[in-house]
Amino acid sequence: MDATRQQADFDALIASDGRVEPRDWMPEGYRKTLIRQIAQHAHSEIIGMQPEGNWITRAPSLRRKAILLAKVQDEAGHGLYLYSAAETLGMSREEMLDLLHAGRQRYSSIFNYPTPTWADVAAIGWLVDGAAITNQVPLTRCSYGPYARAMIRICKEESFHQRQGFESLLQLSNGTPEQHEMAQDAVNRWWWPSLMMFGPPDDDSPNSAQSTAWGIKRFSNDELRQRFVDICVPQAETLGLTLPDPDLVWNAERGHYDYGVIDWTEFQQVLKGNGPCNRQRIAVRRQAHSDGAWVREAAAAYAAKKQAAAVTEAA
Ligand code: FAQ
Repeated sequence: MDATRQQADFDALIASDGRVEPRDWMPEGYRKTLIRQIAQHAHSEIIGMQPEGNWITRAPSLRRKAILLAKVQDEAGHGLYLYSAAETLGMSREEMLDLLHAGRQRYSSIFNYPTPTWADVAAIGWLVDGAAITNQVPLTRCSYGPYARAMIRICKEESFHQRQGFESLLQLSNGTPEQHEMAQDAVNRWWWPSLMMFGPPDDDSPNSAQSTAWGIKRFSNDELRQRFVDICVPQAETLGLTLPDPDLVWNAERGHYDYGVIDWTEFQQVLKGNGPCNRQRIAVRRQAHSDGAWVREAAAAYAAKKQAAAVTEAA
Protein backbone atom coordinates (compact mmCIF):
# COMPACT_ATOMS: atom_id res chain seq x y z
CA MET A 1 0.00 0.00 0.00
CA ASP A 2 1.43 3.42 -0.85
CA ALA A 3 2.20 6.01 1.82
CA THR A 4 -0.64 8.37 0.84
CA ARG A 5 -3.18 5.57 1.11
CA GLN A 6 -1.78 4.46 4.49
CA GLN A 7 -2.02 8.01 5.83
CA ALA A 8 -5.58 8.35 4.47
CA ASP A 9 -6.64 5.10 6.16
CA PHE A 10 -5.08 6.22 9.44
CA ASP A 11 -6.79 9.63 9.24
CA ALA A 12 -10.13 7.94 8.53
CA LEU A 13 -9.71 5.62 11.50
CA ILE A 14 -8.95 8.56 13.83
CA ALA A 15 -11.85 10.57 12.37
CA SER A 16 -14.26 7.71 13.05
CA ASP A 17 -12.96 7.41 16.64
CA GLY A 18 -11.59 3.92 15.91
CA ARG A 19 -8.67 2.30 17.75
CA VAL A 20 -5.18 2.01 16.32
CA GLU A 21 -3.63 -1.40 17.04
CA PRO A 22 0.08 -2.32 17.18
CA ARG A 23 0.22 -3.91 13.70
CA ASP A 24 -1.59 -1.01 12.01
CA TRP A 25 0.38 1.53 10.04
CA MET A 26 0.80 4.77 11.99
CA PRO A 27 2.68 8.04 11.37
CA GLU A 28 6.11 8.13 12.97
CA GLY A 29 5.15 11.22 15.01
CA TYR A 30 2.13 9.41 16.46
CA ARG A 31 4.31 6.46 17.49
CA LYS A 32 6.93 8.73 19.05
CA THR A 33 4.37 10.80 20.94
CA LEU A 34 2.78 7.69 22.39
CA ILE A 35 6.13 6.23 23.44
CA ARG A 36 6.99 9.57 25.10
CA GLN A 37 3.71 9.78 26.99
CA ILE A 38 3.29 6.09 27.91
CA ALA A 39 6.94 5.73 29.00
CA GLN A 40 6.62 8.89 31.10
CA HIS A 41 3.46 7.48 32.61
CA ALA A 42 5.11 4.09 33.35
CA HIS A 43 8.15 5.76 34.90
CA SER A 44 5.84 7.90 37.06
CA GLU A 45 4.19 4.80 38.49
CA ILE A 46 7.54 3.18 39.27
CA ILE A 47 9.19 6.28 40.75
CA GLY A 48 5.85 7.08 42.43
CA MET A 49 6.32 3.99 44.60
CA GLN A 50 9.15 5.72 46.45
CA PRO A 51 7.47 8.58 48.37
CA GLU A 52 4.84 6.28 49.88
CA GLY A 53 6.94 3.10 50.00
CA ASN A 54 9.03 5.07 52.44
CA TRP A 55 6.13 4.72 54.96
CA ILE A 56 5.31 1.00 54.67
CA THR A 57 7.44 0.03 57.66
CA ARG A 58 6.07 2.92 59.72
CA ALA A 59 2.32 2.71 58.97
CA PRO A 60 0.39 3.39 62.20
CA SER A 61 -1.66 0.15 62.19
CA LEU A 62 -1.78 -3.27 60.54
CA ARG A 63 -4.84 -2.15 58.54
CA ARG A 64 -3.08 0.93 57.18
CA LYS A 65 0.02 -1.11 56.42
CA ALA A 66 -1.95 -3.71 54.45
CA ILE A 67 -3.71 -0.97 52.46
CA LEU A 68 -0.45 0.84 51.72
CA LEU A 69 1.32 -2.36 50.68
CA ALA A 70 -1.52 -3.16 48.27
CA LYS A 71 -1.45 0.36 46.87
CA VAL A 72 2.29 0.42 46.25
CA GLN A 73 2.11 -3.03 44.65
CA ASP A 74 -0.69 -1.77 42.39
CA GLU A 75 1.62 1.03 41.27
CA ALA A 76 4.30 -1.50 40.30
CA GLY A 77 1.61 -3.37 38.35
CA HIS A 78 0.53 -0.17 36.57
CA GLY A 79 4.13 0.45 35.57
CA LEU A 80 4.33 -3.04 34.10
CA TYR A 81 1.08 -2.75 32.08
CA LEU A 82 2.27 0.59 30.77
CA TYR A 83 5.76 -0.61 29.82
CA SER A 84 4.07 -3.50 27.98
CA ALA A 85 1.76 -1.06 26.17
CA ALA A 86 4.76 1.07 25.16
CA GLU A 87 6.68 -2.03 24.00
CA THR A 88 3.97 -2.69 21.41
CA LEU A 89 5.20 0.53 19.75
CA GLY A 90 8.69 -0.89 19.26
CA MET A 91 10.77 0.32 22.21
CA SER A 92 11.94 -2.25 24.74
CA ARG A 93 11.49 -1.85 28.47
CA GLU A 94 15.30 -1.97 28.91
CA GLU A 95 15.68 0.95 26.54
CA MET A 96 12.98 2.98 28.32
CA LEU A 97 14.61 2.34 31.69
CA ASP A 98 18.02 3.32 30.31
CA LEU A 99 16.51 6.58 29.01
CA LEU A 100 14.90 7.25 32.41
CA HIS A 101 18.15 6.60 34.25
CA ALA A 102 20.02 8.87 31.83
CA GLY A 103 17.46 11.67 32.42
CA ARG A 104 16.27 11.47 28.78
CA GLN A 105 12.70 10.41 29.55
CA ARG A 106 10.60 12.15 32.16
CA TYR A 107 8.44 11.09 35.09
CA SER A 108 5.78 13.19 36.77
CA SER A 109 6.96 16.28 38.62
CA ILE A 110 4.80 15.34 41.62
CA PHE A 111 7.09 12.54 42.78
CA ASN A 112 9.94 14.94 43.48
CA TYR A 113 8.32 16.17 46.69
CA PRO A 114 9.12 14.68 50.13
CA THR A 115 6.83 12.73 52.48
CA PRO A 116 7.93 13.84 55.97
CA THR A 117 4.77 12.73 57.86
CA TRP A 118 2.19 9.93 57.77
CA ALA A 119 -0.42 12.47 56.62
CA ASP A 120 1.54 12.82 53.36
CA VAL A 121 0.52 9.28 52.46
CA ALA A 122 -3.14 10.23 52.96
CA ALA A 123 -2.75 13.50 51.03
CA ILE A 124 -1.07 11.66 48.14
CA GLY A 125 -4.02 9.26 47.98
CA TRP A 126 -6.59 12.04 48.00
CA LEU A 127 -4.86 14.60 45.81
CA VAL A 128 -2.24 12.83 43.69
CA ASP A 129 -4.37 9.78 42.92
CA GLY A 130 -7.37 12.09 42.53
CA ALA A 131 -5.48 14.17 39.95
CA ALA A 132 -4.20 11.01 38.27
CA ILE A 133 -7.77 9.66 37.85
CA THR A 134 -9.08 12.97 36.53
CA ASN A 135 -6.31 12.94 33.94
CA GLN A 136 -6.52 9.24 33.16
CA VAL A 137 -10.23 8.47 32.82
CA PRO A 138 -10.27 10.23 29.41
CA LEU A 139 -7.22 8.14 28.43
CA THR A 140 -9.44 5.03 28.52
CA ARG A 141 -10.77 6.50 25.24
CA CYS A 142 -7.30 7.17 23.81
CA SER A 143 -6.99 6.26 20.13
CA TYR A 144 -4.18 3.76 20.77
CA GLY A 145 -5.84 0.47 21.78
CA PRO A 146 -3.22 -1.05 24.14
CA TYR A 147 -2.88 2.21 26.12
CA ALA A 148 -6.65 2.73 26.33
CA ARG A 149 -7.21 -0.84 27.56
CA ALA A 150 -4.42 -0.62 30.15
CA MET A 151 -6.01 2.55 31.50
CA ILE A 152 -9.34 0.85 32.27
CA ARG A 153 -7.86 -1.37 34.95
CA ILE A 154 -5.47 1.30 36.16
CA CYS A 155 -8.32 3.76 36.71
CA LYS A 156 -10.30 1.22 38.74
CA GLU A 157 -7.32 0.71 41.02
CA GLU A 158 -6.59 4.45 41.23
CA SER A 159 -10.14 4.93 42.38
CA PHE A 160 -9.52 2.65 45.37
CA HIS A 161 -6.28 4.56 46.03
CA GLN A 162 -8.09 7.88 46.04
CA ARG A 163 -10.79 6.62 48.39
CA GLN A 164 -8.36 5.17 50.88
CA GLY A 165 -6.47 8.49 50.91
CA PHE A 166 -9.67 10.44 51.51
CA GLU A 167 -10.74 8.08 54.31
CA SER A 168 -7.34 8.24 55.97
CA LEU A 169 -7.27 12.03 55.74
CA LEU A 170 -10.81 12.25 57.16
CA GLN A 171 -9.77 10.15 60.13
CA LEU A 172 -6.73 12.34 60.77
CA SER A 173 -8.74 15.51 60.33
CA ASN A 174 -11.30 14.32 62.90
CA GLY A 175 -8.60 13.04 65.25
CA THR A 176 -6.56 14.94 67.85
CA PRO A 177 -5.66 18.60 67.21
CA GLU A 178 -2.11 17.43 66.34
CA GLN A 179 -3.46 14.92 63.79
CA HIS A 180 -5.73 17.58 62.29
CA GLU A 181 -2.80 19.96 62.01
CA MET A 182 -0.67 17.27 60.37
CA ALA A 183 -3.42 16.58 57.81
CA GLN A 184 -3.78 20.30 57.06
CA ASP A 185 -0.02 20.72 56.70
CA ALA A 186 0.16 17.84 54.21
CA VAL A 187 -2.71 19.26 52.13
CA ASN A 188 -1.00 22.67 52.16
CA ARG A 189 2.15 21.11 50.71
CA TRP A 190 0.53 18.80 48.12
CA TRP A 191 -2.19 21.07 46.71
CA TRP A 192 -0.17 23.21 44.30
CA PRO A 193 2.14 20.41 43.06
CA SER A 194 -1.02 18.34 42.36
CA LEU A 195 -2.36 21.12 40.13
CA MET A 196 0.97 21.06 38.27
CA MET A 197 0.52 17.35 37.47
CA PHE A 198 -1.84 18.33 34.64
CA GLY A 199 1.04 19.91 32.76
CA PRO A 200 1.73 23.49 31.64
CA PRO A 201 -1.11 25.91 30.82
CA ASP A 202 -2.72 25.28 27.43
CA ASP A 203 -0.93 28.24 25.82
CA ASP A 204 2.45 26.74 26.81
CA SER A 205 1.70 23.10 26.03
CA PRO A 206 3.62 22.26 22.83
CA ASN A 207 2.20 18.75 22.46
CA SER A 208 -1.49 19.32 23.16
CA ALA A 209 -2.79 20.36 19.74
CA GLN A 210 -1.30 17.41 17.88
CA SER A 211 -2.10 14.90 20.64
CA THR A 212 -5.72 16.08 20.63
CA ALA A 213 -5.93 15.85 16.83
CA TRP A 214 -4.67 12.27 17.08
CA GLY A 215 -7.23 11.37 19.76
CA ILE A 216 -4.54 10.71 22.38
CA LYS A 217 -5.63 13.61 24.57
CA ARG A 218 -9.37 14.19 24.87
CA PHE A 219 -9.28 17.33 27.05
CA SER A 220 -6.73 20.07 27.48
CA ASN A 221 -4.41 20.40 30.49
CA ASP A 222 -6.37 23.41 31.79
CA GLU A 223 -9.76 21.73 31.30
CA LEU A 224 -8.69 18.75 33.38
CA ARG A 225 -7.05 20.94 36.01
CA GLN A 226 -10.31 22.90 36.34
CA ARG A 227 -12.31 19.68 36.64
CA PHE A 228 -10.01 18.55 39.45
CA VAL A 229 -10.33 21.85 41.35
CA ASP A 230 -14.14 21.67 41.06
CA ILE A 231 -14.13 18.13 42.47
CA CYS A 232 -11.73 18.92 45.34
CA VAL A 233 -13.34 22.03 46.83
CA PRO A 234 -16.49 20.30 48.21
CA GLN A 235 -14.43 17.28 49.25
CA ALA A 236 -12.11 19.56 51.27
CA GLU A 237 -15.20 20.92 53.04
CA THR A 238 -16.27 17.38 53.95
CA LEU A 239 -12.77 16.71 55.22
CA GLY A 240 -12.86 19.84 57.37
CA LEU A 241 -9.65 21.03 55.75
CA THR A 242 -8.87 24.17 53.78
CA LEU A 243 -7.14 24.40 50.43
CA PRO A 244 -4.17 26.79 50.58
CA ASP A 245 -5.45 29.28 48.01
CA PRO A 246 -7.05 32.57 49.11
CA ASP A 247 -8.26 33.17 45.53
CA LEU A 248 -10.35 30.00 45.43
CA VAL A 249 -13.91 31.19 44.89
CA TRP A 250 -17.04 29.97 43.12
CA ASN A 251 -17.62 31.78 39.84
CA ALA A 252 -21.34 31.48 39.08
CA GLU A 253 -20.92 32.91 35.61
CA ARG A 254 -18.39 30.26 34.58
CA GLY A 255 -19.97 27.53 36.68
CA HIS A 256 -16.50 26.69 38.04
CA TYR A 257 -14.21 27.62 40.91
CA ASP A 258 -11.67 30.33 40.13
CA TYR A 259 -8.26 29.58 41.56
CA GLY A 260 -5.01 31.45 42.15
CA VAL A 261 -1.93 31.68 39.98
CA ILE A 262 0.21 28.54 39.81
CA ASP A 263 3.95 29.00 40.32
CA TRP A 264 5.12 27.76 36.93
CA THR A 265 8.71 28.68 37.76
CA GLU A 266 8.66 26.01 40.45
CA PHE A 267 7.24 23.50 37.93
CA GLN A 268 9.99 24.28 35.40
CA GLN A 269 12.64 23.94 38.09
CA VAL A 270 11.30 20.51 39.07
CA LEU A 271 11.30 19.47 35.39
CA LYS A 272 14.93 20.60 35.10
CA GLY A 273 15.88 18.28 37.97
CA ASN A 274 15.97 20.91 40.71
CA GLY A 275 12.97 19.81 42.79
CA PRO A 276 13.40 18.88 46.46
CA CYS A 277 13.91 15.15 45.78
CA ASN A 278 14.85 14.74 42.07
CA ARG A 279 18.39 13.53 42.74
CA GLN A 280 17.31 11.17 45.50
CA ARG A 281 14.51 9.63 43.40
CA ILE A 282 16.77 8.87 40.44
CA ALA A 283 19.59 7.60 42.66
CA VAL A 284 17.21 5.17 44.43
CA ARG A 285 15.78 4.05 41.06
CA ARG A 286 19.24 3.39 39.61
CA GLN A 287 20.25 1.48 42.72
CA ALA A 288 17.07 -0.64 42.60
CA HIS A 289 17.82 -1.40 38.95
CA SER A 290 21.38 -2.50 39.62
CA ASP A 291 20.28 -4.51 42.69
CA GLY A 292 17.86 -6.35 40.39
CA ALA A 293 20.54 -7.33 37.84
CA TRP A 294 20.74 -10.88 39.19
CA VAL A 295 17.00 -11.39 38.55
CA ARG A 296 17.36 -10.35 34.92
CA GLU A 297 20.45 -12.55 34.50
CA ALA A 298 18.69 -15.54 36.08
CA ALA A 299 15.61 -15.01 33.87
CA ALA A 300 17.79 -14.78 30.73
CA ALA A 301 19.75 -17.92 31.72
CA TYR A 302 16.51 -19.81 32.36
CA ALA A 303 15.03 -18.71 29.01
CA ALA A 304 18.24 -19.74 27.18
CA LYS A 305 18.23 -23.16 28.90
CA LYS A 306 14.58 -23.72 27.99
CA GLN A 307 15.23 -22.74 24.39
CA ALA A 308 18.24 -25.09 24.16
CA ALA A 309 16.10 -27.92 25.57
CA ALA A 310 13.38 -27.21 23.00
CA VAL A 311 15.95 -27.30 20.16
CA THR A 312 17.37 -30.63 21.41
CA GLU A 313 13.88 -32.09 21.69
CA ALA A 314 12.96 -30.95 18.16
CA ALA A 315 16.18 -32.45 16.67
N1 FAQ B 1 5.64 16.29 35.13
O1 FAQ B 1 2.95 19.64 25.96
P1 FAQ B 1 2.68 19.13 27.34
C1 FAQ B 1 0.21 8.81 38.96
C2 FAQ B 1 6.17 17.75 30.27
S1 FAQ B 1 0.67 8.77 37.35
C3 FAQ B 1 6.71 16.12 34.31
O2 FAQ B 1 1.44 19.59 27.98
P2 FAQ B 1 1.75 16.39 27.16
C4 FAQ B 1 -0.19 7.52 39.63
C5 FAQ B 1 5.70 16.97 29.05
O3 FAQ B 1 6.13 15.63 29.12
C6 FAQ B 1 1.19 10.45 37.00
N2 FAQ B 1 6.69 16.54 33.03
O4 FAQ B 1 2.84 17.54 27.35
C7 FAQ B 1 0.34 7.47 40.99
C8 FAQ B 1 6.34 17.74 27.94
O5 FAQ B 1 7.73 17.39 27.91
P3 FAQ B 1 8.51 17.00 26.55
C9 FAQ B 1 1.64 10.54 35.61
C10 FAQ B 1 5.55 17.12 32.58
O6 FAQ B 1 2.46 15.09 27.19
C11 FAQ B 1 -0.30 8.11 42.03
C12 FAQ B 1 6.33 19.18 28.45
O7 FAQ B 1 6.18 19.10 29.85
N3 FAQ B 1 0.52 10.59 34.75
O8 FAQ B 1 0.23 9.84 39.49
C13 FAQ B 1 4.42 17.28 33.39
O9 FAQ B 1 0.87 16.69 26.00
C14 FAQ B 1 0.21 8.05 43.34
C15 FAQ B 1 5.20 19.97 27.83
O10 FAQ B 1 3.91 19.52 28.29
C16 FAQ B 1 0.66 10.57 33.40
O11 FAQ B 1 1.77 10.48 32.89
C17 FAQ B 1 4.49 16.85 34.72
N4 FAQ B 1 3.47 17.00 35.58
O12 FAQ B 1 0.84 16.53 28.47
C18 FAQ B 1 1.49 6.74 41.27
C19 FAQ B 1 -0.60 10.60 32.61
N5 FAQ B 1 3.46 17.89 32.65
O13 FAQ B 1 8.39 15.51 26.46
C20 FAQ B 1 2.02 6.71 42.56
C21 FAQ B 1 -0.36 10.55 31.13
C22 FAQ B 1 3.98 18.10 31.43
O14 FAQ B 1 7.80 17.71 25.42
C23 FAQ B 1 1.36 7.37 43.60
N6 FAQ B 1 0.26 11.75 30.65
N7 FAQ B 1 5.24 17.63 31.39
O15 FAQ B 1 9.89 17.43 26.78
C24 FAQ B 1 -0.42 12.84 30.20
O16 FAQ B 1 -1.62 12.90 30.26
C25 FAQ B 1 0.37 13.97 29.59
O17 FAQ B 1 1.66 13.49 29.26
C26 FAQ B 1 0.49 15.23 30.49
C27 FAQ B 1 1.35 16.26 29.76
C28 FAQ B 1 -0.88 15.83 30.73
C29 FAQ B 1 1.17 14.91 31.82
